[in-house]
Amino acid sequence: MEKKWWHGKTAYQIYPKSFYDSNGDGIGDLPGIISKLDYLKELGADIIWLSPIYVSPLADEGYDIADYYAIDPRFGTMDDLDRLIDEAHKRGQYIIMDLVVNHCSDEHEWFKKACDDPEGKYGKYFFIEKTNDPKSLCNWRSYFGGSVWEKLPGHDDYYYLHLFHKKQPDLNWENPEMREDIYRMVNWWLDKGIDGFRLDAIINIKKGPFVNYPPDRDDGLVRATRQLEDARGIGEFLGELRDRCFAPHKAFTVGEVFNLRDDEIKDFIGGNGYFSSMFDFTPTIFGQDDRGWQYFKDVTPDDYKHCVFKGQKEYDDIGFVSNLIENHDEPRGVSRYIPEGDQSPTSKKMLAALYFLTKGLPWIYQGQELGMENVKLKSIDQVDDISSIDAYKVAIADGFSEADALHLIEKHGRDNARTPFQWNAEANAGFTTGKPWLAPNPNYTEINLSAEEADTDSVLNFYKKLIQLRKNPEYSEIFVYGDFSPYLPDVHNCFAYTRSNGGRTILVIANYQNEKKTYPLLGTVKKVLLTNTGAVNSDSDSITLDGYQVVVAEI
Ligand code: TEU
Ligand code: CA
Repeated sequence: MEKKWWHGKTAYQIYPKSFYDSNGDGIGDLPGIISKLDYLKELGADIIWLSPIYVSPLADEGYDIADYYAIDPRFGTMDDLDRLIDEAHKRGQYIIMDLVVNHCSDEHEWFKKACDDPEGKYGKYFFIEKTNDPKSLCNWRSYFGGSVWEKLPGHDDYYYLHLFHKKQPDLNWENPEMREDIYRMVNWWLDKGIDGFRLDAIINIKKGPFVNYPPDRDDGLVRATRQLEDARGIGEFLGELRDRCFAPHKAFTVGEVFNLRDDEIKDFIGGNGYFSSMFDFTPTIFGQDDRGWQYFKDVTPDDYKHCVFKGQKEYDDIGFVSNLIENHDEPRGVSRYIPEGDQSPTSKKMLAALYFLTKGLPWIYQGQELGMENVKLKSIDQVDDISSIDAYKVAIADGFSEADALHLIEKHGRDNARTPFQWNAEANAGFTTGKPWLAPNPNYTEINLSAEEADTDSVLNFYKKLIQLRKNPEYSEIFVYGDFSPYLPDVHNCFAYTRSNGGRTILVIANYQNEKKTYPLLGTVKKVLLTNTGAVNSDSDSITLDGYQVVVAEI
């Protein structure tokens, strides 16, 4: 694999609305991020992805863009962004923006013009169908519930397509004029000095044929992903995007890619792939069910391990994947991948080491480095996320009680990741001096940055050690480029693998449960590089681990 500047880096996702509020309006902002760059630098975060900060009605928290060329005043100004780019670059950091181009906002001027004249130029920027009978259009269900077809505002006989919320009309990538406008915008940002993009929901830009499929719920509709199975030819668009925008700027890009066919991975992230990298969502999608959150399965430690092994195998040798345990769409990793009740600094550190040292680019989502957890809810009224609100309704319609439906939101809801970053034990977790747009997790009195900075054994300090270890020139070739192989894959609740390069091998081994266990070893431990608890007990052919202990050792 050709070496790239970003392979050895650590990436960090910021959800600006919830990171740090500099002016007391309860909403995190760009000056807030600038004021925390030193913290991120000290942590070891090099590549920083900002979730959307463009002008938006925030129906889907910024993933509904009304102006691609302007910063939403709630997040700051273009000057603030310029300053952020500058300050980050001064510190040797990189800024990447969220590129949301499957859809825009229904408040974007293109859509307003399309409403004024559906048969005109901008009507062709969207998927607009003339009919009096929306049922005659295809029966796809949007990701956030209900039909993908919505009546075009101001008309009785036109409908437009939205795979996501109705305030997110899909852009028509089949239209070369529309694509030109997108490329112009992407190049404008890259010329401005940002270092790249994360590509939102990108697989959706190529639609399958507008046909009916057998319904998968009583609503007569079928999941939006069904048509993706029949969509062909996305490469034409993505290759163009790469050649016209990313390649000439040498931009770093990471795709949010779901529903990819295995034989397409190389087109996406192989040599001259469309993107630099893409997220491995194998563990993320495990246990999901098209019928709704009420059918989702919990992820056991063995499930999690097999997902990670599967992802590593699939992407190995093809390209450099991006690894994560959470993002702004997911519950907190420690709440999801550690069995309920077992969340502790020790188990959180174990999970951190396990995913962080696999092959690929490690991503940290804001607050993950503190071990932030899911939130308990008293009522659905506390929930902001549109996807959770829909899932709640679907569960209730399926016969679930309000309490049980709420419990599903606690487990799977996107707000879990969106509560304010926990800076300290003061009011509102030190996130704002005003009223936060979303209440902080009450556990901020214990889990917060200033407490963890003061504690050498904190989850935060363990993350710092992991980041330093992966960057340590003595081991970085092994961690960044070394082969990955599962170790003892069939041993229940043992999660272990080796990384090896140039005749050297590092073993990462964890006891993913409470009880102490002894596991066989491949060779003698030459040097322990890191552990999360107590001492390391090993002899020439075995190692004994405490509950949730992880050991990283050269053998
Ligand atoms: O997510 C795309 C996506 O397909 C999902 O993550 C998933 O369907 C959704 O979160 C329901 O749980 C991206 C963004 O990450 C997400 O925040 C946006 O809401 C979505 O695109 C639309 O832009
Ligand atoms: Ca603010």
